[in-house]
Amino acid sequence: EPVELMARFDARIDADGRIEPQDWMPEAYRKTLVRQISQHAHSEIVGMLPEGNWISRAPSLKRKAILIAKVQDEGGHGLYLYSAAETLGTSRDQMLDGLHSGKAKYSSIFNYPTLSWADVGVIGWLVDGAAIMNQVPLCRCSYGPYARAMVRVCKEESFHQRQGYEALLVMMQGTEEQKAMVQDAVNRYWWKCLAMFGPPDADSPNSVQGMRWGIKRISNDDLRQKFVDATVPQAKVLGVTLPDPDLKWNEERGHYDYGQIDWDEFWQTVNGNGPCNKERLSTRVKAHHDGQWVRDAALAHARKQQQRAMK
Ligand code: FAQ
Repeated sequence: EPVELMARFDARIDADGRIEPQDWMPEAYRKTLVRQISQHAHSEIVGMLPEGNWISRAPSLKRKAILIAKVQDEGGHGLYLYSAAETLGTSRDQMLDGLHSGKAKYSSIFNYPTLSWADVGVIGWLVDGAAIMNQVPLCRCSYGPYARAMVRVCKEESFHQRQGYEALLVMMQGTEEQKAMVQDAVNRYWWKCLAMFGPPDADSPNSVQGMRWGIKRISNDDLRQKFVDATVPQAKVLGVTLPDPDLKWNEERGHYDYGQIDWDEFWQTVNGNGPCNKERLSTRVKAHHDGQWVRDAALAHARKQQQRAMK
């Protein structure tokens, strides 16, 4: 029967149908989804840290309220995604163990520091902008729970992107110092954001199978190109320069050409040696330890409720 089950699975994928938790699926499909969804969930959770760093120093009550809401949204996305991965039979504890022991990956971008208030705006504009570009196609992913989770996540990321861009527009109408602060943040984040889409297609071991299974719909390089094309006009409106002398419109291709990404630096960061990897991980591990009593209390409460209901 495995042959028959496999044929049915392939037919569903070929017809662009959805796979649901109760459906039979090849182990490799299950494994690759857990890998990608847990990596995604961890990114949302660790991604709270760089911006969280600025909550207590936001320049106004309005900016503080917006930032708290945004960071809280990211936490919500992480929990959503852990739940989606749990439908594949991997517990949240298992995934968190993977993160805390340094085995599981999360997006490289969150291993860079947030040095000024402008970084918060740039993260909204460029990091959330890149995240949306990557995540909108995931709303059509073949695995139902992941695809459905992405719909809400993308709507919220869209708000995040706009709030970041708007904060930068305001700063760009401010003093020379404020404008310089925005330019400096763009200079530090631009190349790291291009690397968020993952290695070039030719060096991306998971791409072929991910595309075949309808998990990935658009390749790493194509998404990166779409991001560059969408962002250049936004940079013009904002009045900042993107730090790439090779960035120019290519009439023939109908796209912007761009320069070389530093992949050595990318892999260094992915493999644990970026500027903030150790700090990010130890902050998460400590938060998990510090929260143990909350989880214990919630479990004890649930147990009591259950006992009462059984009487
Ligand atoms: N960082 O073969 P591929 C956000 C790894 S959420 C670290 O191309 P794949 C929201 C990759 O895992 C941002 N590792 O892999 C927010 C694989 O290693 P593995 C996260 C990376 O899976 C905003 C290896 O390299 N979004 O930003 C990275 O087919 C603001 C080979 O790569 C998602 O995770 C990287 N940048 O494609 C929150 C979206 N790129 O697992 C707070 C879902 C690659 O074999 C503030 N994920 N690697 O050990 C995806 O779409 C895919 O997983 C890709 C990578 C496109 C990231």
